[in-house]
Amino acid sequence: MRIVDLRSDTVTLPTDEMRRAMYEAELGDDCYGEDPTVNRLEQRSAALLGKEAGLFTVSGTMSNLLAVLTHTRSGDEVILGSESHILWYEVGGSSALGGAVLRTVRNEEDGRLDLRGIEATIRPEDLHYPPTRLLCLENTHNRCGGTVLTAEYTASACELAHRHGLKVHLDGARLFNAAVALGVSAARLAAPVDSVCYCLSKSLSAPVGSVLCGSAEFIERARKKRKMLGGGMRQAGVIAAAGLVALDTMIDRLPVDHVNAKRLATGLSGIPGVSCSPERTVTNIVMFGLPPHVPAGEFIDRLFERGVKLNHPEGPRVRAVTHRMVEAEDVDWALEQMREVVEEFRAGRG
Ligand code: TLP
Repeated sequence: MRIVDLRSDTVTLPTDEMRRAMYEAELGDDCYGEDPTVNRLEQRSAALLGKEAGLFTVSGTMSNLLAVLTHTRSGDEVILGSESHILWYEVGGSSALGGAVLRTVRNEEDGRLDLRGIEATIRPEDLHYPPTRLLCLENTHNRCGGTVLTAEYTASACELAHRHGLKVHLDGARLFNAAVALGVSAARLAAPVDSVCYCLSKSLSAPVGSVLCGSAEFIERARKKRKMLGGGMRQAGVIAAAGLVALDTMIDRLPVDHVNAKRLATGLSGIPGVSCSPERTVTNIVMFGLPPHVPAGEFIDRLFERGVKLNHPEGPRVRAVTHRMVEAEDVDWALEQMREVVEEFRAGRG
């Protein structure tokens, strides 16, 4: 049966070249700093993002948690977007394990946080207030549909945060998608932030991992916190090797995913009653709304039976993500299935 999996780019499998590199990887005990492959991945990542040092972690969730744990102390306040991944999908770890007080500013549709909104949320010194210490941004923005933050916006937000004594962490799980879409380097997008992480296991197609980057001093402290969380991984070069191949081979092909996402969005906008903005689809995430007579849960279950996989949405919009294992013909076939299922509901066969 033909399967087109649009649930996430996290479903991508490692390439043959990645598997070969994993088999042949030079290894050592990373807790002694002796895994040459991990060291190479960390140094390479830091150089790509224009930071002094990098730290290989098991996941984006762990990188973000380490950033919060390292930038703040228990009881400090963190400002972040109302739609941010850290708030929605990281099991409340920043609060549960870091004691962070999370305070949200509403995300604009394009993933930005209004600068005046941020400024109004930063607390002045007062006996009653927790100190505001950290601002978190997200680029590309997952729940806002893969939207991008420009280098100029990021610089303005950082200037504001730094003026008030806050640090800035950038959740750049898909930062290379943003860089490719904007035609600027990832280093430029990350230049003004104090820490940034990107993921190897999403659009870059590696099986596992994320890298947190920042100053050498910050990374040294984060390394200790990683150990505390049980994230000291020993011969982690086995997975870092795939990450190095991902950096070599996967960044240049990201525009293909963006073109396919635009193709999907354009097709969806042509299905009667479906709402989708191709012009807002700038990376590999497509958000769309269904006609009122089509219940999302049933729509997704029916597509699943036909071989098109989508996640059940939490809100009114459904998400579809393109990636290395989805070709243009797969997009066209998935669109055909979606058109037919919508038509089934319209014809009362729902
Ligand atoms: N996002 C996943 C799910 O958790 C929703 C997905 O399928 O998109 N930051 C951002 C912006 C992310 O999108 C994700 C993963 C993470 C962090 C966490 O990364 P992992 O899954 O490696 O912990």
